Amino acid sequence: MTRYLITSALPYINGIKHLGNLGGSMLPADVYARFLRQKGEDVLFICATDEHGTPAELAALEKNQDVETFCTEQHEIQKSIYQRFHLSFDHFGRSSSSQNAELTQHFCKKLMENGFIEERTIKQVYSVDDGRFLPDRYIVGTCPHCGYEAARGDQCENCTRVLDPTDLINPRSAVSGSSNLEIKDSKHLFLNLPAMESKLAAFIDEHEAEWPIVVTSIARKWLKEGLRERCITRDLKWGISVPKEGFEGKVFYVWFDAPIEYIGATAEWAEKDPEHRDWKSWWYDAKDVRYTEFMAKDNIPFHTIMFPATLFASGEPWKKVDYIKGFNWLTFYGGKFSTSQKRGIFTNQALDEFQPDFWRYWLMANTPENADSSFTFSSFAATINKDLNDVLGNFVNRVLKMTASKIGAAVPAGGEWTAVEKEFIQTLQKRVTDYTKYLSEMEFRKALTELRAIWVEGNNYLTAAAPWTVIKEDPEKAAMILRLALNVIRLYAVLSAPIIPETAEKIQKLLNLENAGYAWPKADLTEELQTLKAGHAFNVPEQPLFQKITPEAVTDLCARYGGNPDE
Ligand code: B3M
Ligand code: ZN
Repeated sequence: MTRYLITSALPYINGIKHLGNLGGSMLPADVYARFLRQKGEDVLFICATDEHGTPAELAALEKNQDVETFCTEQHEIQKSIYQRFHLSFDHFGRSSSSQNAELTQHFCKKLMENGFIEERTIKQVYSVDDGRFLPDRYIVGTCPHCGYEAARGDQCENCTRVLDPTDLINPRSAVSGSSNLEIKDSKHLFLNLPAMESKLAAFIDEHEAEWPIVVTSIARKWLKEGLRERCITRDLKWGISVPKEGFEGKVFYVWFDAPIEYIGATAEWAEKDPEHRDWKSWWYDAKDVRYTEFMAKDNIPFHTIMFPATLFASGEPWKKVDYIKGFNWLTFYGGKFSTSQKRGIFTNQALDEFQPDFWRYWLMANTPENADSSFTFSSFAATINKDLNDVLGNFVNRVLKMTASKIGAAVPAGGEWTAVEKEFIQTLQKRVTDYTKYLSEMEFRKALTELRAIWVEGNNYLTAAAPWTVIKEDPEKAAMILRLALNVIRLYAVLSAPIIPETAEKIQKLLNLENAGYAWPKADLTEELQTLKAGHAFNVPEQPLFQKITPEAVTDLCARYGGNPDE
């Protein structure tokens, strides 16, 4: 039996994430994990906050907090937001954990032993007034090419030229603005990526046919440009200390320890429950594990090159990724989500506006799988009103209310299925087979199109079978139609559960099935659609399953979050 290991890229700790971060890794990973669990698979779904690096230090500074307190607080804030979105992590860890420190140091030692680490002295900018070394991007000055006055030491945002901090005219610290800067020598460790080039190329070759193009094309581009030695240490206080003499006061580069936290978080998971004692079996010599990673495209180089390089260079049988599901960008009205410019909607704000399933549904239906996709409030409202209200919600409300008012609040007996019912079930069966296939392949857009079509089939059947008319002449037949429709509602709860779990639960409660679970339907739906037997009581919904989003609400949302109601 295959076991499924799933990780989502680790959200960075410096602040609450926007919808794009949710939709481009954590949410699709959750949908996949939920689907596999419903199929009865053994799944481990891991995520964590990525807590090291300069941006975390600076965000803490801005809040007048020490960085540890800041990270602890921000971790809890992010964690509770993801819980409210029903992200079903088996563990949501922290890259600042002792487990990650131990593993990161272990990898470094192995890499040194195996000759993949080189020590070099480099020139670093030290800010006397800040009392710290400054990473390139925290040195600002005038661009020598275009004269832009706020160019960063790594790149000019205005003319996009790549820069060196020493190129800048009037360089100063982005932290304090001080121009009292010194260039100092500093010793660092470099990972010898060129030495692993052929191994990494073979690794990409092996997966070329299977992985999404956005993933392999980015990996190929890196390989083609030629790999360079990568500095894996930094002159910072906050981070994992480097286990080597002469490196006191230095820490690992955040991108070195962040992917290792996938393993670290699994070790943390083991601490929660003695039953997880065998956590390492998921990662070490794990031949029965299929490992899938979810991430947005900017993270791909680190997961196709850097992290595999670390694992290969250790010489130990650590699990390498089997499948990478990479995503393009979700934009906000075609542009970037931006905290500073107050453009876009953040995960906490999203939850304050609407129930999580509205967001989950829209994000999965419009996932930037093969190209970027753009969020607009009008598109959001249209999708929610049409698919969730008019199609799914309408079917559930209509069937429950009609049955209750015409027959009573229990599944009626009624006669045998006719050719019409058999044909409807055939159609559903074909669509459910496709839906299942798309979810297995993580083809989310296709999966959502299919799920919507499955809901539409229910409405079409009901309209054609017209139990409200039939009941006048043939109450037996009307009862049979409604019995089937009630079973279809149950099927919808199961099929929808990976995408809109809160709604699935509401439906199951209406059907008095709250502890029935969501076992994935078998290929033959005949039995599945006879689960609810005559006499099984249900509850009449007090209010519709969903509420529509009005045009006035769209205008109001646009005013508050930025956006154009006409787009
Ligand atoms: N934290 C993503 C980012 O901040 C980064 C992912 C790490 S995955 C190991 O852009
Ligand atoms: Zn410039």
